Amino acid sequence: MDLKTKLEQLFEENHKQIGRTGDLDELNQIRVNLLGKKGPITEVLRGMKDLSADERPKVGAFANQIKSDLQDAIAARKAALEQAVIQKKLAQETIDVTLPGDQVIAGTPHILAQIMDDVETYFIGQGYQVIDGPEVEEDHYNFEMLNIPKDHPARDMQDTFYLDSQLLMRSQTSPVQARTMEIHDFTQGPLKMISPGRVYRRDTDDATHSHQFHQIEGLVIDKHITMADLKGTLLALAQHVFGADRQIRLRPSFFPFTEPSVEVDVSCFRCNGAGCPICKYSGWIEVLGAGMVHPNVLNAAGVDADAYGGFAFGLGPDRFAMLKYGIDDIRSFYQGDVRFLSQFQQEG
Ligand code: 2U9
Repeated sequence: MDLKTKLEQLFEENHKQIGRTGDLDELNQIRVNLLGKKGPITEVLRGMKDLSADERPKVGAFANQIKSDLQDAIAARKAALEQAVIQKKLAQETIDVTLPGDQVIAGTPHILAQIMDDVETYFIGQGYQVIDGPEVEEDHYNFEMLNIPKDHPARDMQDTFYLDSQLLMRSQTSPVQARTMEIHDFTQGPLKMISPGRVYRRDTDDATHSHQFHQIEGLVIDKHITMADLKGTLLALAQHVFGADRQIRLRPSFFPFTEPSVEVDVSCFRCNGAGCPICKYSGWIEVLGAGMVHPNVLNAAGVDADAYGGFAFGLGPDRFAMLKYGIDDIRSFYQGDVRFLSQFQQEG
């Protein structure tokens, strides 16, 4: 077979094979075998030395043309295969923008956190400081400084979680006020503070009792503070929390740390005083305890009770939430049941 025919045959066979291959690796292998130093084209070119001087340039030109055509065919096939790979990948990664999106389930602060945030923000607006304190507290700050004598029932092992003879889980947030009064510099101005937080009592949990719950207590100490200041403060708070039409009434009570002490009722936010099951047909709902700070408490904190006086109050966010939303079991706040908690989506 002459060289030209051989070249034509080479072209035919390989051109077909290049067109048939669907794999880039295989195509590369064809290229190496065909055009490499030990490949058939090189072998043909080597055989040209036996040709006549007349034929050699013609066959040489033909061989180069065949080689170039095969190279072009390989390059074209390579581009087509690469394009196919890209197309396949694009098809796999196609995003159907008409599909419905995944539902985003937005959380919401715990209902107690919402109530506490609201009361805190309200008092910050009235110029109060919000002060935190330890939940593991000394007997001295939890009881002694608050005029709660050694024989008071609250100090009974039955009522308070003692950790040792001096340390306990605070049963109220008042020790935060006691600590703050001790360090406050009254020559620089009055003390106006609230102390929100968790408190602990040795109660058996039931629908209306929890061994841990929350309090927000307030304290204002200055010269010339009167019970009228207390009453105005509590009326404004009650109207902020329970509605602008609310009224309050004070009833005499007793707390060791205040004298006089009062219990505070708010006019019923459901029936506006007419009588309904919420207010047990009395028109009033008890929401707070308060009073004028006892001189013994001022003196214990090193504040001159002859020159300074003040008022204090305490409220239970758990009770506020139960009243506001008609919740009848305090344990609901602490069980972490999302079906219960998700009902209280934060407004705004
Ligand atoms: C200092 C002086 C006085 C805080 C007060 C109350 C009245 C009160 C209860 C309401 C419901 C607690 O959440 S509750 O269980 N609190 O009735 N608390 S006066 O008086 C203080 C506190 C600190 C130094």
